[in-house]
Amino acid sequence: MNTKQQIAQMLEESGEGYVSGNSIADRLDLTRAAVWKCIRQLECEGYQIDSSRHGYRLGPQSDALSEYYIDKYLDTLSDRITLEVYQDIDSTNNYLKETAARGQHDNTHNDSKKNVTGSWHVVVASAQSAGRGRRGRTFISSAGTGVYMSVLLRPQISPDKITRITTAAAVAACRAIESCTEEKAQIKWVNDVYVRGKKTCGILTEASMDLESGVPDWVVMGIGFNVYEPENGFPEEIKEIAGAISTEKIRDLRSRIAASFLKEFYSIVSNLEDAAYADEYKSRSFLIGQDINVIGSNSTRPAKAVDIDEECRLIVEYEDGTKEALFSGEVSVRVKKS
Ligand code: BT5
Repeated sequence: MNTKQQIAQMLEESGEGYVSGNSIADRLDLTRAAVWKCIRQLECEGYQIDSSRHGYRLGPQSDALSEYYIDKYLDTLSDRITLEVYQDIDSTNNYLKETAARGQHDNTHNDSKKNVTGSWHVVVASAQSAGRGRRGRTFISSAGTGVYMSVLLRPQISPDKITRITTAAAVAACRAIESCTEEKAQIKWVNDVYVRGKKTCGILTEASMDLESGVPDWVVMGIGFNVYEPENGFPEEIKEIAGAISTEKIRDLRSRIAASFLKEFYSIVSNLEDAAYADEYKSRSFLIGQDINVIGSNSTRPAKAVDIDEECRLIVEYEDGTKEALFSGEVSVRVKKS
C-alpha cells in the first residue's frame, strides 16, 4: 500500500471523526506538506475530504472508486473475486484480453453444470482513455464520474450461448442500479441500459474461441456505467443519448454499483444454462411494441419489435409481414412524425 492509500485507509477507519494532520504525518513519517499533497491527490480521485482545524475526515459525498470499497461491498463474494483497480487505463477490456491471451488468471473457470468454480478476475477503472464500444465505436469514459470494468470468464458454453453473458450483464446492471439508487432501469436490446430515458450503461462482450473444443478460451465482459454527469456535461457527440444514473453525489455510490453488479452478475452466470433471467430481460425491455429500424451493415429496414424470446432474441416484424429473430445487432427506435 502506498502512502496515499495508507492515508485513505486512516480516513476510512476514522469514520465520522477527524484525523489530525500531525497524527498522519507522525504515523507515516511525512511532513505536513507531504500529507497535504496526498490529500489533494485523493480529492482528485473522488474522495471528498472535509478539512478543519481538527484535521481531515471523509465527507458525506465522498465517492472514490477503490479496491478497499468495492471489496467491502462485495461481502461474501469478496473471496471469489480478485480485483485490480486503476484510476486511469486505456481500456479495461483491452487490458484483460491481453492478460487472458497470455494465459494469466486461468484459475477462472465457469462450468455450466457445476456452476462457478475458481475465482473471477475483474479489472475496474475510474477513467478510460480508449474505452471501446461495439464495431470500433468509442465509449466515452470520463474521469471520476463512472465505473468501467471488465470480467474475465472461461465458461464451458457453446458459441451461440455467449450472448447470454451480455444479456445476463444487462439484467445484473439493472438490478445493481435499482438496489443502489431509487431509479428504475430498463434495457434497450441488446446491450444498453437506460435510466430516465437515457443510455447510462453499455456492454461489450468479446471472446476467443478454441476451434477444437468448440468452447471459448476466454470471454471478457466489459461494462461501463455513467454514474454521474461530468462537471461540464456529456460531450457534444453523446449529449442527446447519454444520461447519468444519479443526479446527486451519493457516498460510495460508484463502488457500491460495481460490487452490486458483480454480485448480481455472478449469481446469474452461475446458472447460465437456466435462462430464467430471460423473463426478467424481457420484462425490462422497452422496445416491445415500438416501431424500429433494424440497422444492417449496408441498409436500414423499418420493422416493429414484437417480442423477446427465451434466448433474449428480438423478434421483429418487417413491413411485408415477415418475421425474424435477431440474435445480435443493432436497432434504433423510429421517431414518430407529428
Ligand atoms: C457499447 O457499445 O455501449 C459498449 C460499451 C462498453 C464499455 C465498456 S467500459 C469497460 C470496457 N472497456 C472498454 O473499452 N469497453 C467496455 P455500443 O453499443 O457500440 O455503443 C457505443 C455508442 O454509444 C457510441 O457510438 C456513442 O453513440 C454512445 N456512447 C459512447 N459513450 C457513451 C457513454 N459514456 N454513455 C452513453 N452513450 C455513449
